[in-house]
Amino acid sequence: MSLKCRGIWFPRYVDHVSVWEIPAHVPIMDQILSRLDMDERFRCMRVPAARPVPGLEEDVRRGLLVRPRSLPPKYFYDERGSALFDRICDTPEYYPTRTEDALLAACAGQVIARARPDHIIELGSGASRKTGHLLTALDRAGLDGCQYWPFDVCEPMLRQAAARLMAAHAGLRVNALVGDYLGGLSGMPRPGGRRLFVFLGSTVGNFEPAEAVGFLRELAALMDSGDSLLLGADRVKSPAVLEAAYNDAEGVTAAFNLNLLEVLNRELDSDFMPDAFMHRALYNAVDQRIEMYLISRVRQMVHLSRLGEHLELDAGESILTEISRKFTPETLEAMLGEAGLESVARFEPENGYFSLVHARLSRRSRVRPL
Ligand code: AVJ
Repeated sequence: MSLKCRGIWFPRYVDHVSVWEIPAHVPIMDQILSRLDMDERFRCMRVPAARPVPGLEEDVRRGLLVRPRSLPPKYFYDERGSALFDRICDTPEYYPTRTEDALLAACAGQVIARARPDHIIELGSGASRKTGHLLTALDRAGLDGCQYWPFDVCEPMLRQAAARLMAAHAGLRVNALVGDYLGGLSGMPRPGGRRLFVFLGSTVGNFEPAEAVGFLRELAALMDSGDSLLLGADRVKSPAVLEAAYNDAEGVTAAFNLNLLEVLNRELDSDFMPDAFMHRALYNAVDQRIEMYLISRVRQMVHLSRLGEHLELDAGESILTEISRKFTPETLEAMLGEAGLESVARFEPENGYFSLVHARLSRRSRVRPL
């Protein structure tokens, strides 16, 4: 049995296969993965959704078949979309990923010293690429009993990340959590001890303001007074820099946006012609957000066979496919405040392009010990 996720096949081994029986020609990552379930340092568990998460069909009915048209950004990330997102992060224009990574490398020691976590719980951990900085800081601080809880929808990705991190950090215990955080956080295990929650990548910017506050409130509800949150958020800056980041010269972001139509075609048996659309990303200075659109180049009709619906698009009509909010120190603090949180430290590069905020329950909302 194998699992496929984000374009990579991951072998899943039956438990009677011992590590000694794995033939030498099996690639090294497969060997490491196959030992994972036999390693006492690893556990994998499913987090049940606390509330139903709408599926593609419902999102299409509610967003795409009505005007103004929109779709949630989570459908970008099929196999090709995930690969394109990785390539976006390598374009010279898309600064957020490398800026956040450098920032985390620089401040991980301070975050760990303040948080002194027994558990690091990361929401939307993906390949856990940036988390290594925190684990290295833990090793350096001698806090080697800390456990890592990556939470992601993609189980193969979680397993691969766990295998890699456990190989790099001797003694690290990884508890992989498989689930969709959009379905709520109340189904998460609550290990005892001090917890550091981590939510990176400025993913919080993909939520509408009320959704973001709702999500942070759910997080705050999991926190005790000794716990903290490390939040990554992109910052307001010159529109030229922002718009370039979402309109890279090589056209990778355009391909990423247009790939959404391929996802729809595959999942809904629809007949979108990507060539009949163009990518557009604009900075909306009033709402302080990048808005990414697919624009219909012509007047056209699209059939959504699986739904028994069709879509009439005018020439120039747009579909909003993603918002990516940008923050100031003030709007960040206000958002945290509405969720019952307050920052204790903010880390940013000299150019102020990105912020990592270390936050805790605000004094008012902190639970008093009995
Ligand atoms: C990392 C998911 C927050 O909004 O900047 C990158 C996604 N979209 N280029 C962002 C994205 C277009 C990205 N997130």
